[in-house]
Amino acid sequence: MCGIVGAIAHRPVSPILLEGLRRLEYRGYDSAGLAVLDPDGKIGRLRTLGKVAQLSTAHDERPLAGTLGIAHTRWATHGEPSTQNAHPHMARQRCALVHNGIIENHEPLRREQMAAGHVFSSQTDTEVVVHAIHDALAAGHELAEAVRHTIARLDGAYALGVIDTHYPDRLVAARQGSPLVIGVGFQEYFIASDVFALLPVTNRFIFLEEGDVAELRRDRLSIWNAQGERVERPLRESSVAADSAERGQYRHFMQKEIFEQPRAVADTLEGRLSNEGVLPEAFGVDAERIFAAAQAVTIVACGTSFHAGLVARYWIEALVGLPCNVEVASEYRYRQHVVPKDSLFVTLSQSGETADTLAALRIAKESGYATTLAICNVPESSLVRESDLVLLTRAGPEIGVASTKAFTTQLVALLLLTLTLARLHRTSIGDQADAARQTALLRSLPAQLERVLALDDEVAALAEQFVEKHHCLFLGRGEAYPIAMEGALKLKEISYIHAEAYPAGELKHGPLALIDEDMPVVVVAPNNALLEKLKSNLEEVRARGGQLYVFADDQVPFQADPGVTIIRVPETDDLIDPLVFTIPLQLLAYHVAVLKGTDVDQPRNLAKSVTVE
Ligand code: HGA
Repeated sequence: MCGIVGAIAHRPVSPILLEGLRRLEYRGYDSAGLAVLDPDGKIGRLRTLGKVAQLSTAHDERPLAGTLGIAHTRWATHGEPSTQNAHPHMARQRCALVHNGIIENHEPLRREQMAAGHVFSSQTDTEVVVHAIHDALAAGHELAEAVRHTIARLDGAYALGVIDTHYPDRLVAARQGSPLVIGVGFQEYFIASDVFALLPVTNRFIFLEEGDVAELRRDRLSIWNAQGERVERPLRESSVAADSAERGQYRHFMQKEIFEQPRAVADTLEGRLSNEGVLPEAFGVDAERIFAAAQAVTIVACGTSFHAGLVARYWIEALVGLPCNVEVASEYRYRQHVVPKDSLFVTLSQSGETADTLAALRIAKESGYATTLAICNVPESSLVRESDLVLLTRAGPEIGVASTKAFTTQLVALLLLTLTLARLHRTSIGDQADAARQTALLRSLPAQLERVLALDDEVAALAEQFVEKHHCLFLGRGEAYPIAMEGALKLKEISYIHAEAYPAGELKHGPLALIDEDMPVVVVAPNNALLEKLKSNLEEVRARGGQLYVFADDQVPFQADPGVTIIRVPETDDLIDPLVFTIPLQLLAYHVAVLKGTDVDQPRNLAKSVTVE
C-alpha cells in the first residue's frame, strides 16, 4: 500500500517518477504527488487528489524540472484523502519526504513538535517524520545521519524517501516493516516500493533489509544497517520484463490475469513434477526430512490467501491425515496460541509484504515451530527472505487489486505440499500408483482451466441478472465452501454488492431468513460425495422463492427450472475441483463489475499489497 518512487540522476527525473507512480498505482490511488529539487536549489512540489493521471495532467501544466526527486501514490491510513494530506510532506521549504507505513507514536511526537513551534499542514502520521528530520538537520546532522537520528524515535512501520535543499547530491532512503528497493543505473540511482516501478529504467536491484538506511548519490551508494554499520547488500538482476505490467489487449488487468491462469499454473508446476509425483527437491533440500517428521500444520494468511489456506485444510486433513489449523494473520498475531509438537508454519501471501502475515511469521519463528514455509509470488519479498523454506508461485505480476491468478497458483502450491506430505506420511494417496495419476491430473490443469475459461460469454450474460442486486449469497460444502467464500469476496471487492458465503449446511441456522427473489444464491456444486446433501440445501432455498445460480459439474443431473439457472462446468476430478470452480466465480464478479461500471482494477477504498496493519 502506498507507492514510493525516487530518483537521483543526470537527466530530468519527473518523467521517471510519474511513470514509476503509474506502475505503482495498484498499491494506492486516493492521491499522488511529487517533489523535485529544481536547478535554483528549491523544492518544487505538486500534489493532486485522485489518481496518477490527474497528477500527470497537473504536471503537464506546471512541469517540475530537476534531476533529484521523490514521488508517492497514497492509500490513506491517517487523515482523509486530500491534497493537503498527499505526500510528499515538507518542513519549512527545506526538506521533503515520502512515506509508506504507519508511525504509531505520531501523537506524542506531534504534540512535542507543535510545542517547539512546528506548524502542521496535514492530518497524517507522516508529517512528524519530516519535522523530526528537519530538526536533526538544523542541529547539524548530515542528511543520512538526520534520518538515522529520526528513525530511532519512530515506532511503527515505514519506507522513507527524503530530499533536502542543502544536499542536492543525495537522496536518502530507509525501511522498517515496509518494502523498499534500490534500482541501480549508470551514474544514477532510484528507489521504489517494488521493482515494477523501475523496470523501464533498470533491471538491477538492491533490496534493503529491515532497519537499513541508504544514501544514494549519482556516483555512489552507501548503506548502513540497523546498528549503524556500513554494509553491502547483494545486487540482483531481475528477469521480469518491463512490459509484464502492461494490460495488452485486455480491457482490465483483472481480466488479463484471469485469462493468464492456465499459463501461471503451468509455470508454477514447471520443474516440480516427475512422472513419480512431486519432485523431492521442490521445497528445498532439507524439506523432506522436516516434512516427514511433521505432526501438524498451521496456515496463516489474509484475504484471498486465507481462502486458499482453508482449501488446503480439507486436503491436508483428508489426504495426509495431519491436523491442519488455518487462521487469518491479524487474529493469529494477537492471541495466545498453542504450538502443536513438530508442526509446520505455512504463510501465504501474493506480495510477501502483507504486514499481518509477516508479523505472524516473526511471532511463529519465536514460538517453536519445526519450520516455516512461505508460499509467495515475489522472490525477493520479506516473507521469502525470512522463511526457512519457500515455494514460489510463478503467477507473474498481479496488478488488479482483486487477486485471481495469485489464488489459483497458491492452490497449486498447496496441492504440491499436500501430495508431498502424503507421500512422506505414506498415506494411500501418497502411493506410487496414485502418484502417476496425480501427476497426470496436475499436468492436465492448464488445459482444464482453458476449457472453463470458455464459459466467459455465458457468465457475462449471466452477470446481467446481478447488476441490480444489492446482496448475494454464495453456498458450498467441503472444499467448495472456501471457494464460495472466495467468490463472494471477489464480487464484493469489485462490484460493491454485499456478498456472503455460507457452508450450505448452515442455511437453516440463519441465512435462510434472508432468502427472497431479490437475493441471488450462487452455488458451487462439484460432483462429489456431498452433492446429495447440497441438493437438499438447494431445495430449502427453492421452497422459499430464492433464485439459484448453480455452477455444476457437467455430470451432475441438475434440472434448470424457473428459479434455477445451471452453468455447466467441464467435468473434472475431486482433487482439482477447487481450482476449476474458482474461474467462473472470478468471471462472474468481473462481468458484474464491468456492467456496473465500477473501477475493476482499483476498487474504492482498497489497495494491493497490504503493507500496513
Ligand atoms: N500513514 C501514511 C502512509 C499511508 C500508507 O503507507 N498506506 O499504505 C498516510 O496515511 O499518509
